[in-house]
Amino acid sequence: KMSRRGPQEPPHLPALPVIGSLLSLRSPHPPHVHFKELQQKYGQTYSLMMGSHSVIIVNQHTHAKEVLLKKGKTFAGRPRTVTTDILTRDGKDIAFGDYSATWRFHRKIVHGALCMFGEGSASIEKIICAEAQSLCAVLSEAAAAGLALDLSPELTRAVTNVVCSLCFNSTYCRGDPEFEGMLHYSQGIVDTVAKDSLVDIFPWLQIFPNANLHLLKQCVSVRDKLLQKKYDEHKADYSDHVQRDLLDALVRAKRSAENNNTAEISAESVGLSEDHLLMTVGDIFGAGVETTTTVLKWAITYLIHYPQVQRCIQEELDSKVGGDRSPQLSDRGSLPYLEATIREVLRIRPVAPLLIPHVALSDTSIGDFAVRKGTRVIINLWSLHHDEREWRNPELFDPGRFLNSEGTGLTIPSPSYLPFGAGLRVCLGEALAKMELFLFLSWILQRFTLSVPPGHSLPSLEGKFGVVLQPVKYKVHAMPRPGSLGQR
Ligand code: HEM
Ligand code: PLO
Repeated sequence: KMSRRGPQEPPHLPALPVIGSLLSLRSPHPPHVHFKELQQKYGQTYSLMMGSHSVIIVNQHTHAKEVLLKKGKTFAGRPRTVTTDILTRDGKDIAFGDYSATWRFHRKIVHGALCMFGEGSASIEKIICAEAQSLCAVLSEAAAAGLALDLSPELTRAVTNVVCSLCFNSTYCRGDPEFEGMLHYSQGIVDTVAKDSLVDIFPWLQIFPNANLHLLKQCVSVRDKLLQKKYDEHKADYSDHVQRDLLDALVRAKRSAENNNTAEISAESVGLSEDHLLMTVGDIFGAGVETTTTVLKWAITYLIHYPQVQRCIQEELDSKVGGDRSPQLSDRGSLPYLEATIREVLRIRPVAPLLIPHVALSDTSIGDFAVRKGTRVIINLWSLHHDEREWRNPELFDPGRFLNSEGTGLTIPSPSYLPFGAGLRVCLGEALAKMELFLFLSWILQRFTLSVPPGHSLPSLEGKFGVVLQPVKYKVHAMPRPGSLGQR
């Protein structure tokens, strides 16, 4: 279908109106919703200018898969932005770092370290279940005292302790000041990093006093002190014979590169500098905490809005697991309705509705459109997950759409579904996140029924857009289920 003049550029938006609607506080919609609406006027794939950068917005699954899978390597670049450079010491991490040998190497180390936790006495399953146990104990205590609880800090601590075990072989108790500090700095980073802020579009704005940038720098410096402390502790009692966690794996790789220090391959040149190590572990720690916690909060928000879904999961749990033992990973296959609910939560409220921007590493194309080297590509997962041609009634929360017609097995009813991305840049934590979501939700729902406290209104389903899409804060009443483990 290509014209004789060769591939054409995608439809282009006039620059000023978009900048205006994207950035003005008067805009009623967050960017992913706005980008979805712009399809009406410009088609499913269109381009616009953000400051001096050309950006293509992709709103359909065929083009999204071309970018992520078919031409994955061509589109594996990441843009540098003012805020992510502050967070990652100029892209020395995995998520915001550009495509390079260093990036590949770090992904491999992390992947290996995460796999190592599959087996053994410190298996991921045992770590998660220990945290689920302590989370349920807090809920029981609150229930016994007749208190409604903001679940957010409790869920965050449970999830943090899982990644903390994986990264640093340590955990936090309730009220630990280091944990409270982490909660605070991490929210500050989520609120300020990589959200189409003015400075990322007009970098010269950095020269003016800027409240967001100031907050970001402050939060990053608190985070860096925490990471440095963990790193120093690990260096002090490192041993070649035991690998306790991800940080040990990184220190080992660094040491072995230093020992083989031939003329060409030094630890610096393969990207094993102290900065790189800290930024990689900072990514996994940050991603590990904020993503999974956010999904758990969305799941609970929807379960409160749809008590019939909650009841359905509980009936499934009662009949397949019963009340005498706790759920375990091997129950996953026999709890399809719970799995379907998790899939539906990830569809209707994707954690990263615009993924992380990709960059074309050479001149290429998307469909029939020409794409120049250096062009930024934003995959609008929100459009894919709310596409009316692919999903019946996309705004409706309906776990049943992920079940076969008998309701006994799982399906994915549309190819327009990519909650973890795909291809070279696919999420590194997908398997871990799915284990956590399954275990935390099954443990909670086996023991409690969740609702808003009497007299409170239902929490908003709108969410707050940032580098992750977070639900608003609200209080939950956890009612112990009769005869369940929660009573003991
Ligand atoms: C990247 C989703 C949990 C680590 C991503 C991306 C998405 C995503 C959409 C971007 C893909 C792209 O830009 O094309 C999710 C969801 C999660 C989750 C929905 C929870 C349900 C986690 C966890 C970890 C993690 C628990 C850590 C163990 C990462 C990393 C990247 C990433 C390191 C960057 C990969 C790269 O750029 O090469 N994730 N994630 N994620 N995720 Fe996750
Ligand atoms: C979350 C706040 C932390 O303090 C720092 C951090 C590191 C990695 C980021 C994460 C934040 C947000 C979610 C991100 C993750 C890397 C991959 C993940 C962007 C900013 C997703 C969903 O793409």
